[in-house]
Amino acid sequence: MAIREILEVPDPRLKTVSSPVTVFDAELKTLVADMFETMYDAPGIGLAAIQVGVPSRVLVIDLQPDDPDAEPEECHHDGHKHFHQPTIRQPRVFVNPEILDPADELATYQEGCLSVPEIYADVDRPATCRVRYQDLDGKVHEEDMTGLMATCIQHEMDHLEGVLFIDHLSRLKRQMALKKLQKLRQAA
Ligand code: GNR
Ligand code: NI
Repeated sequence: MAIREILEVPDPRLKTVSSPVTVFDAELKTLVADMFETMYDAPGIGLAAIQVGVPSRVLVIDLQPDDPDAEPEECHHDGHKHFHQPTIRQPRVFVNPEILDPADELATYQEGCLSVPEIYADVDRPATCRVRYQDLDGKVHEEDMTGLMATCIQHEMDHLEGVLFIDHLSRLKRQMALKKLQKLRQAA
């Protein structure tokens, strides 16, 4: 397993339309394992393969990486002692996902994106949807999504079409967000 580099705007690869997965092999399983490691390290609640430079229709999501009530656990690395919250992981993998019957009703969440770091903005999306997807063995599933899961999977599916959450903002708000990111980078 390995942490992979996350592409950031304005990397043109983020605009790629990703291709369907046709082979469910060990390489796909390695990609997914690396995507989880990269997402948990970031940390984020979702990641699309294109964000690590792989133009395949693969998403990982875990809405619950941390249990805030759990006792901290001691661990050692880099020659130092660290305390970490134990994690209750709910890793989900979606291969070749499709959105079915999105609700007319919209929900607004303040979204962020690992490819647009430190920028947050409200985005309206269908409040619920059904998703058809394949698992790592190619088996087809369907599932109804609500709440943050519905929002997150639509955010991730946008990445498969080369779309970022800032593309849902007005041109003025998008330009303000990108300027703010430039400024943050200059300060760093
Ligand atoms: O970590 C993330 N948080 C988030 C918050 C609200 C709506 C969507 C997301 S996804 C994001 C990680 C990411 O960039 N996935 O593509
Ligand atoms: Ni994102």
